[in-house]
Amino acid sequence: MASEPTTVTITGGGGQIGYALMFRIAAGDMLGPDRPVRLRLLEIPQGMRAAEGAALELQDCAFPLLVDVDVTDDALTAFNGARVALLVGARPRTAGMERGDLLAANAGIFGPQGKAIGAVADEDVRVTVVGNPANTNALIAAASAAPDVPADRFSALTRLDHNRAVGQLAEVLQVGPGAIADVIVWGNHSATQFPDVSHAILADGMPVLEALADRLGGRDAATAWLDDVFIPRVAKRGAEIIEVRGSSSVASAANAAIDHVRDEQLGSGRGVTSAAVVSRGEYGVPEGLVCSFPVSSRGDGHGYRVIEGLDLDDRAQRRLAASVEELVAERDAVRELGAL
Ligand code: NAX
Repeated sequence: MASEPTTVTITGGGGQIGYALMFRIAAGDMLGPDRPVRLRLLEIPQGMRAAEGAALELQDCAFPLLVDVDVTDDALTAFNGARVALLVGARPRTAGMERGDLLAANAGIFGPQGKAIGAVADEDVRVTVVGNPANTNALIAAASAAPDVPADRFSALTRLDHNRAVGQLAEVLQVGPGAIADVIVWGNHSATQFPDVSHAILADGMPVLEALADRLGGRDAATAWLDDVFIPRVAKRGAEIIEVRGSSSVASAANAAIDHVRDEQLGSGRGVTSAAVVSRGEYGVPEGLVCSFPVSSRGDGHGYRVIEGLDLDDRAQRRLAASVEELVAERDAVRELGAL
């Protein structure tokens, strides 16, 4: 067992996703069975009791990898020495709230947290933003952590969308999710996202598009299913879960966040996965936007790299452009608020 514990900070530690995350992290699901962890839970004063209660439960699990748990409402304490930070706590949209109000409220959270990360986190910190609007919150946090932390240490979660896409394909193709590789989610973690199967393959090497055509009665039927059923269902899956379950996605979101950080830290293996990372202009996405791309990680400490050179047909380019347009509008709105 490595002797030095890794400090993992979770914001919103008193909330639902925070609760689902911490037990799995403490069990070694995120950083592996050899890395002891120290958990730091950041909350606002109203959320402290819930986070403290969760910390009592963590103690009761007696996880061998869990060195200790701190609960705090002070960002500088929470991020001190953090090597992995999961920014989950965010201001939800409430009735009557305009988009601009939502962006402003979250800028007021992610700006100061980015600043605190820049001031006290480990120099190799990796930050994953889960709280919505995740891409733009990551942009704000990265801008606020500069110049102490390079922007490419920040990413936002689109792995849940990716996993949802794989789950839908597995169902229609009647294969296990593990048999499907190279699905890509492009763009914003919002209804404009583009789950793309044009590069996806099955374990036997068969393109997913061909398998869909076989299953659904031809290429046109497969395209119609993708446009009319698959893409909207993946993009609106969060709303479907709320409708059926009566509550938002929690365990699946925590699971995706663990997949995201585990692959970033330990390597993503063969093929591609999806994560929203800071654009360097890949695929024509304006530099600096936090956009979901096809990515991979070698687990060598350099984090996710965008996989370049994939073909996008006209239809795919239009979908990516629409999502990027939304990201640009969000960036411009927070710029106007002075948050960038
Ligand atoms: P909850 O409302 O259960 O928990 C949020 C917690 O954050 C609360 O305990 C609250 O007190 C705390 N909090 C608020 N402001 C804070 C601050 N400034 N510092 C520290 N803590 C703060 O929400 P939950 O269901 O856990 O969802 C958390 C976020 O994840 C939401 O923004 C949600 O929209 C987002 N999601 C993102 C997903 C993604 O794929 N990127 C999917 C799932 C989820 O919808």
